[in-house]
Amino acid sequence: MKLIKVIAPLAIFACVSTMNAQSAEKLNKRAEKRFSELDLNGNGVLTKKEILKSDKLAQKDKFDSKKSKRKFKSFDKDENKKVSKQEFKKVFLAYLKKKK
Ligand SMILES: [Ca+2]
Ligand SMILES: [Ca+2]
Repeated sequence: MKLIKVIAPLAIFACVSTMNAQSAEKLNKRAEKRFSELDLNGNGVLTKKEILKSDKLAQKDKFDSKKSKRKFKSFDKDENKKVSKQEFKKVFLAYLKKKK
């Protein structure tokens, strides 16, 4: 009987951790996809220009360049004027998690 007591929580834990791994993988894929959409010239980094351009396309007359510039700044954690995939993912995934 002792064995069951040990196994049951382990089984639950295993189940929960696979679920987390799956959704983390999904979120990661979403972030990757979004990044490649934003990376217009496909060089692996996002510039302010690229963010502004895609916002302009997506938001049309609601486009606010100040907002987009602020967005760019929030992505560019090390302030080198480029957003790497890692920087983008960090902010994007945090945003998705907050939304849930
Ligand atoms: Ca680029
Ligand atoms: Ca950067």
